[in-house]
Amino acid sequence: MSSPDSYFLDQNTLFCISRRWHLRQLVAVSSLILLAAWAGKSTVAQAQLLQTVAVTTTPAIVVPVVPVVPTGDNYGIQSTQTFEQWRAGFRKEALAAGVNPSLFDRAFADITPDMSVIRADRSQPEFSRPVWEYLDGALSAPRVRKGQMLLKQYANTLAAIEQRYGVDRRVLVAIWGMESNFGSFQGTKSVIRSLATLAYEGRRQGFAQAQLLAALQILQHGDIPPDKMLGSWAGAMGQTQFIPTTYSNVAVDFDGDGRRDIWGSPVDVLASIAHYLQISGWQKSQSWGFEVELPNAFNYSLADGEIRKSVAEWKQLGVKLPNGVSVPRGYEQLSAALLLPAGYRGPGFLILDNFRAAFKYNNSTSYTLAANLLSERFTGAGLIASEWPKDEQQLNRSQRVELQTLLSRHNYDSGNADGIIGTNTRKAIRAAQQSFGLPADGYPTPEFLDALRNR
Ligand SMILES: [Ca+2]
Repeated sequence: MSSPDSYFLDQNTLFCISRRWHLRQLVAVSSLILLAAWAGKSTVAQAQLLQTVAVTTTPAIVVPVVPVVPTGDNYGIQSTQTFEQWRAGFRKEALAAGVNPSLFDRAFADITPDMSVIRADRSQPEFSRPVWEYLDGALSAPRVRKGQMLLKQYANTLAAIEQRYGVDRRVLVAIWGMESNFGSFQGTKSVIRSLATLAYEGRRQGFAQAQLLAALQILQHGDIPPDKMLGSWAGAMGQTQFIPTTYSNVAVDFDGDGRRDIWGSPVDVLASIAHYLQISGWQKSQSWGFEVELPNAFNYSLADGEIRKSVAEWKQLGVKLPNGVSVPRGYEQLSAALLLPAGYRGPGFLILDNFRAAFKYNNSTSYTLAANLLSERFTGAGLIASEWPKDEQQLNRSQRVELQTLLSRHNYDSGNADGIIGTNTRKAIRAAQQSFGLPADGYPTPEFLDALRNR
């Protein structure tokens, strides 16, 4: 398995733990897989979720980890208990943790396992969408227009939130758009039922029970009635798509009605997103980064999204902005990493601390790039000068597994051959590219797979 989190975890997205697990997000995630990004597998993220996570490191969204092929017709449910037996045991734990018995019984009334949750948990996309297609969807003209309209509609609220949390209003609206299309896609599943299903069926029990307990505590606090607590199959809730523990730590009642309403109050939604980003290290009045161009014969192994140098140092290496664009004043000494979301043939970006902060919202490089570009599109900026390598074929799942298998066979350790291009796989690709005399961008292409096959 690949190691966690880095800016290249898109694949993580697949699994990962960030706030979203709906299909919509899985689809988006799949696009990232190849990006080195939405996050290599999320061991870390997962581990974080399994503990009670510090908000600063817990992605708001969670995507499942390591799908397993279902066996038999029970979808591979691992539990040796009936659902009722599991519920009785969990009820004791919940009551011991302070959950009111009648609240528990009300929340669990008529709750049965939801097989569609298990199916979703096990699904693994065959194809991954290239990043440019993902961006086309994420930055659609209707979404940009809607965001512009909402920026006007909530101008006063956004000014107050900006003042309180120091996060750019356009970024807040962009994340709102990315997470739930400004509230129109929040997920329609009962959060209690989805999490109870995941907790019962066993593979993700520790995580799901912790989330379920947090969900019950939210209900007990009176923030939302049980029948209105809706979200994705993985328990990502409301317009922010927070998992329950993230909600508990981060959600804000900014409209002052006494309830932290991420389902129905755009004011609470925007402030909660701002709070999340603030906690994640958002730097006031700084951008997320900018597009750059690289010189010929650049050492692409520096572009792993993790190696950090000052903007001035990158400039000394020949990294420059597109024609007519200059680095904002005061940025020369900021720490930046270089990102090539589609490999050396595609656009490059220098990413700053705010990219890192936004990345924590959803461990996906593609997602984070899209959210940041969307925030700029609202003002007519955020266009990319360089061309994407749209002629490049994306590897399908069996090709990705073959690539990993061949890498290992040639002693480039990429972890388990799971079809997920995570951080370790990218490192292995880079090492092999270097020894083959190819541009070491860590990006899996059919040409590279052929080169491996012919060794
Ligand atoms: Ca409220």
